[in-house]
Amino acid sequence: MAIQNKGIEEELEWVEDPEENAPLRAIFEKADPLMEDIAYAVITGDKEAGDELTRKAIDDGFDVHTILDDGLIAGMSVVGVKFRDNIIFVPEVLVCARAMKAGMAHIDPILSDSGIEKIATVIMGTVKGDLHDIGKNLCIMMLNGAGFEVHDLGVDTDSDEFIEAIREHNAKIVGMSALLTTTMVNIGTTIQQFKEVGLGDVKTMAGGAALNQELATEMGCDGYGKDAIACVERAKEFVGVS
Ligand code: B12
Repeated sequence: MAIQNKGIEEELEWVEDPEENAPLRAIFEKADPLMEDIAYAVITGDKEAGDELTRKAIDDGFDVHTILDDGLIAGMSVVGVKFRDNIIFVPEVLVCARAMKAGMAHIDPILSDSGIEKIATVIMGTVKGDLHDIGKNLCIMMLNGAGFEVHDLGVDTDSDEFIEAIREHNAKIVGMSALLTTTMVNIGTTIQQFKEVGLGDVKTMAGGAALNQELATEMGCDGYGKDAIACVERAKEFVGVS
């Protein structure tokens, strides 16, 4: 099916690399037009539309993962390309992030409401110097939904804050998010600190745009996750649950 939302069609013109354009186009072509509208709300930073359209999609019976993948995250992918290519700048991206969060606020209670007995406790945080939290928050929603008890340390989290939280909650799993090449190293530093204070047996996982399996392993992580689904998989592997 052709893309219905003319705005999306125009926005895709900014995504000039065919290898980036084709998968995004494919998502929109197979998705319901409502998903295009949700993505467009994120791309244009329209918080009210992000809020209302996500609520409408849920009311209309769309699966929340579909709304996330084909609507909110697809929209944010276009934002990411425009940001990287200097078509938009930090203030605009912040506005887009607000629209995305407005939509995620409706998805959170659905994903988080698993009602099952807690599997294990996970400490999650974005590392020192890094303020990106959308991906981390998504991981937290999915972890909650899968039955983990999650303590969110927010953004710009230093080693001491992680250590304090591990001890306070007697946690055996820590998840770290890092989106910048400059902050990624703080994953390694934090893991090193865990070892130095006698918390070397805590299982660590990490993710974020700048990261990959190789880098995560190099920094001493027990697991890497490319998305929120992989984040849940890693946490389950750590506790031997399938
Ligand atoms: C939104 C955004 C911002 C917003 C953040 C708002 C917020 N509240 O989060 C604002 C405007 C604040 C921002 C600021 C900056 N940003 Co920025 N930002 C982005 C953008 C466009 C989208 C990120 C996002 O939310 N993606 C959507 C989510 C769903 O995806 P995700 O974060 O990757 O998370 C998924 C996975 O990575 C994984 N995951 C994430 N965390 C974890 C943790 C674990 C444990 C696991 C297992 C998995 C996992 O699962 C998630 C869900 O699927 C990216 C572009 C991109 N391609 O990522 C740039 C990007 C990350 N930013 C970038 C830059 C350069 C900056 C700034 C330095 C810009 C500046 N000059 O000031 C500042 C830095 C501020 C700081 N100190 O942190 C660069 C980083 C380049 C690099 N390699 O270092 C990027 C890649 C853009 C680019 N191509 O240039 N940014």
